[in-house]
Amino acid sequence: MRAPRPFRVMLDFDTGSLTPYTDSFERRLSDMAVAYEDQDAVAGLLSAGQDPVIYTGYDADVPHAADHLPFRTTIINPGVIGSEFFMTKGHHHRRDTAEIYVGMSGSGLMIMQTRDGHARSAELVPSAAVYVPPGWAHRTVNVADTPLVFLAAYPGDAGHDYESVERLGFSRRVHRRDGGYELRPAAAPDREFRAGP
Ligand code: S6P
Ligand code: ZN
Repeated sequence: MRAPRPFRVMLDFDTGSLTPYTDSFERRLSDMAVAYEDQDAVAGLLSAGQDPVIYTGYDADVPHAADHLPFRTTIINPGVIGSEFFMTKGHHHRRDTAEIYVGMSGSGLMIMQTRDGHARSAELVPSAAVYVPPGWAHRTVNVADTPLVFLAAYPGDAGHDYESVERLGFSRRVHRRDGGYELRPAAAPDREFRAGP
């Protein structure tokens, strides 16, 4: 591996672009269909050939290795599936490591929970910094009708565990309600909505 040198990137707080970036990512509804509560709405959209981009992001050129601090922007588009707002898949870090989020534009909500059932939420707005302690799974939800843009930085050896979140779900869901949002207890773990036995 080349010896890392100090560098800087430029952030566009409105669009979330990070220049220069090394990798980018895109998640469509079909990449995370099981995450949404209203599986009839998911099936209706996908069978009609609609597969909206839920979120995108850009990675700075930082090694995913111990002692480093990778950082990336995420842009969650506005929208709902049924009445549930567009959101990230969410994950645990494989190694229980902390993370810091900084709101850049738009308005969102972070849903966080531990493996033993504690849950918290925090509003993510421009200039807010949200600390995710070790051991807390985290999902970010766009609760406005404009893109939600934020920066996140995490230890390079954190690793990402999406499977346990996909299997067990989050205990809180965020739905559109009266021009705002409502935080509801999840009806059942996401796995109940999977097709098949
Ligand atoms: C990484 C950090 C974020 C998310 C990004 C997309 O540890 O939590 O940068 O990767 O917001 O969410 P997800 O759940 O698809 O990784
Ligand atoms: Zn994370």
